[in-house]
Amino acid sequence: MDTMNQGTLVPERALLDLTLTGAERDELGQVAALLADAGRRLVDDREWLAQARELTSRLPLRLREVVRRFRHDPGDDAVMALRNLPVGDPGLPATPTVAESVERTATVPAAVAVLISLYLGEVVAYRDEKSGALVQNVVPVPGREESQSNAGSIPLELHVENAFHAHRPDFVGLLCLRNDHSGTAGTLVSSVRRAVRLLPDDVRDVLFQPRFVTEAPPSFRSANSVEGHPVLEGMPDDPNVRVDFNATSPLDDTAKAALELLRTAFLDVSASLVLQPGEMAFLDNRIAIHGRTAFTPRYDGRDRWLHRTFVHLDNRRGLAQRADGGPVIS
Ligand SMILES: O=C(O)CCC(=O)C(=O)O
Ligand SMILES: [Fe+2]
Repeated sequence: MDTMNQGTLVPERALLDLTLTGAERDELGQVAALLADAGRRLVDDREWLAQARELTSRLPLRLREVVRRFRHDPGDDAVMALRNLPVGDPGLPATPTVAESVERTATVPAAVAVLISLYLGEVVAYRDEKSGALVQNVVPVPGREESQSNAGSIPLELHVENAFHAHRPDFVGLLCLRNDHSGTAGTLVSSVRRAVRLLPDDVRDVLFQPRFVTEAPPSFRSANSVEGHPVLEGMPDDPNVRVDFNATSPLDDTAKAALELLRTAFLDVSASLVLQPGEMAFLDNRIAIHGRTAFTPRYDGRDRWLHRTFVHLDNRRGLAQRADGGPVIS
């Protein structure tokens, strides 16, 4: 994959990396424009969401094929990359600079992010994070440069999204509207399928035990009960991962050493996925972990700007915590 700067390229990547043709881009743009209705509609409106769900059947065929393939098996990297999506620059407004920024208006890029997410599964959000908006802006915020959140610009530690949460996303979608001025800021991605092969059996055994706790990130305002959990779960050779290297703490010294070895293994097999405008990555949040390289924001309206979405595979997941069975989890 051309934007994977480090790490190894495996043939299977090509199956999960799709560049739309001009005709496919127009096809998707037309469906998105219908949903946007010249910016007169709102993303978080339940009727809008229902219409978007229906319209996923009109997405370009090759796009539906790659999404279906990814859902069945996300490959060793657990990342799907989609390119040449209609995000419409020139014509984009200035990159937002405020904290907790979200996209409530059904713009074409917001519609594109939601349409693809809804073909993959069910779009969800968290009431206590960015006010439960389904499309969130990932932008650098003045004064937050050093924060371990997506508002920062120093390196962001590798993490599973909302690792502390029982109903964390199955997938995270990141659609690039603008990259940073140097065009080099990258989403750091790494996969437990690759990392686990580097770990001795005794280290794996410790990671499979409930000897770790994970706290809520700063972007979350709710308190949560902190219970011991394993970092690896499921199949010994193909586990799911639950870790945030900024928020997960070991409960004893052996667990601490194992966690450090896991972090090193993840870094050894990580790659920087440099998203350019019109490119969207989906990460399987059970297998892939992600972070971000450092960059220098200018706060001039042309800074890096991503739209983020969260996807669940099961619409009954966390139902008791979702008001009126809607997409927002409390
Ligand atoms: O900025 C990025 O590429 C990813 C930031 C991040 O971890 C997130 O928004 O969840
Ligand atoms: Fe993240």
